[in-house]
Amino acid sequence: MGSKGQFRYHWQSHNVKQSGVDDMVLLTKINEDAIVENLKKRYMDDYIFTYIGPVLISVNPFKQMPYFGDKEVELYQGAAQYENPPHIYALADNMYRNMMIDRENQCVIISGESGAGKTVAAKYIMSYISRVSGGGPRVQHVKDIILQSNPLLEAFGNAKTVRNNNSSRFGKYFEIQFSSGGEPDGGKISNFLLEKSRVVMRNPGERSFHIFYQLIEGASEEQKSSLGITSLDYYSYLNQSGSYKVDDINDRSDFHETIHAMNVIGISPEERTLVLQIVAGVLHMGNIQFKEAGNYAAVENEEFLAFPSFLLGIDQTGLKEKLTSRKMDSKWGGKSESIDVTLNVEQACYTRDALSKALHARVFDFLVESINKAMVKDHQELNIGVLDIYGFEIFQKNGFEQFCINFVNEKLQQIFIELTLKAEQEEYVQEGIRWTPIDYFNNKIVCDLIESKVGSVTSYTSASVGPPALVVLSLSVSQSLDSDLFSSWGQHHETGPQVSYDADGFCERNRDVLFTDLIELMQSSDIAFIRALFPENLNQEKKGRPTTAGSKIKKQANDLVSTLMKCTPHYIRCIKPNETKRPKDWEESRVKHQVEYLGLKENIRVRRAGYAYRRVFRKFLNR
Ligand code: AOV
Ligand code: MG
Repeated sequence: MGSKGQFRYHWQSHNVKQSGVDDMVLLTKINEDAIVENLKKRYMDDYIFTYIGPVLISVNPFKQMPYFGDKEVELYQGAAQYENPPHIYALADNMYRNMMIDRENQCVIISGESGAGKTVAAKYIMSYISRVSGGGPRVQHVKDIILQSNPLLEAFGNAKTVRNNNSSRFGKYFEIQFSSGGEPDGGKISNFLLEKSRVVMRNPGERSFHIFYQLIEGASEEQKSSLGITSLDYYSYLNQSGSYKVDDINDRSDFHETIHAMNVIGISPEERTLVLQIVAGVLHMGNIQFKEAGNYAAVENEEFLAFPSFLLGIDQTGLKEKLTSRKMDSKWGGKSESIDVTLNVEQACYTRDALSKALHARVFDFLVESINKAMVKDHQELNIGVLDIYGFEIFQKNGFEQFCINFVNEKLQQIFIELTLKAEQEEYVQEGIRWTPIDYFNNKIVCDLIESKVGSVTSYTSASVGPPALVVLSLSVSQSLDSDLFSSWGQHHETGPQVSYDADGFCERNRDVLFTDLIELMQSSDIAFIRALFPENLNQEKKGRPTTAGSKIKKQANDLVSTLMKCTPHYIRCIKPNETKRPKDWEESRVKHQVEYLGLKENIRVRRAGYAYRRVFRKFLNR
């Protein structure tokens, strides 16, 4: 259909021999080794894409491939899937055409572990759609915003981790909205739980969010003097993890890109200055240190209070007081009154860090909101959603953040299983077609377990070793956990990694409340922009228990699932071939492991046993 033969360009023609099979449904033997072998053959011949039916497998090449130019955009536009070598453009094109023809919303779920190439894939999809869809100046403006939102949110929400130099530390669902004629004329981003603890601490060798380094490297002399910017190692929040520079990142030029992106999105020069002022304010905040004075904390060097209070527009004495004491409600003789209690050094540091984290997270939310405002559209027609979340990760030390990140990944794996393995098989049975059931591991049990627990993490006291990662199942359990729930896990064999979570700080981070004192302090700022970041109404009687970070992510994950379930889903499964981040480096066991837990073998089996093409009668008839 719609083939444009005259534009055909064979980028594979330099290579006469076939590099494995394009679609692994065609493999002669279906086992993990054969899958790995096929992917390897193709990878070594520079083919990073392979299909399993409609599912796209993408192996991170760690180098720029030559087949993402205008020629390929032409080539894949309107072409049928098997006319050309597998490509992400084919998937993007298919989504776009499906949306137009079936008048149905589409979504693409991009999964894979940290550093596997999800964010890069998401950007290819967005740029392909922007290139093939038409539109006048207003549409062009929306396209610019869509594309510029990436560098902006990456500046404030991505960071170098051990796994990935540009690791997304937030999840995002980007809905590109279209007119009925197929022009992208609006959009909406939903973001998930930013790993804000990174502002104040992180693993050795990792960095905080890019923006902090960008500002220091890229600020003009004038900005430097007004913001008190010196060198990277001057800031306690940056010098603690001993990593400042990243090989393939130029913080200075990225800074200018960030500023440009703010312009495109319509953030005013005044607001932009204030955003940077807060970024600098957070850095300075981290330099406030405390000493023991009797049993209490006192600010070690009061000079360090000057910059943060100046940049945030708050009173210096007020800042000092709020960092070293806290208002507590006490009940005395039936009467409730509030008293000031002094904090010890540990509590003072915690309070300072809580304020810094809140400031960064609220600036991030402000940016997301600004982008959304710039793309807002009053009536919904059609849309394509692109889901790019933080990938599954295991570090030496895994905290509450990993717990949440891995939970969201389990949920996505669940969707994949539900829709491609479970529903697919059930349909054959329902339709009375002879079918030999194909066994697979359903991680629903993992999701259920975490969900039953995630809202109430506060009840974990001793170290909880636990919720397994995609398909994982052997674990040791601390007594404080529900042994009934865990006992059923033992029946599963161990096929995936085991993650140990460090319970230290779990409860604090889950509780995630910003003390009233700090909110009051920020509401006293003489900068309206900063006051607006803290809109809480403190006079309102507090009702019920505050929501925890855990229950928030649980709700977000479930809302996401229901959004996705309303769209026609597409899948990209990203694979990370090595830990060295080098091209052509293939670590067999790592790949095999991913092939296993992504369930590719089962995916091929189900696909192969079933019909290659199906369409419901109504759509078939319409077409
Ligand atoms: P991720 O999104 O899956 O990790 P990225 O998309 O950030 O991973 O990819 C990591 C790095 O791998 C990129 O910065 C590129 O250097 C390289 N890379 C990935 N895909 C390609 C490609 N198609 N072509 C060239 N280089 C690529 V995380 O956000 O950490 O879960 O949380
Ligand atoms: Mg990413």
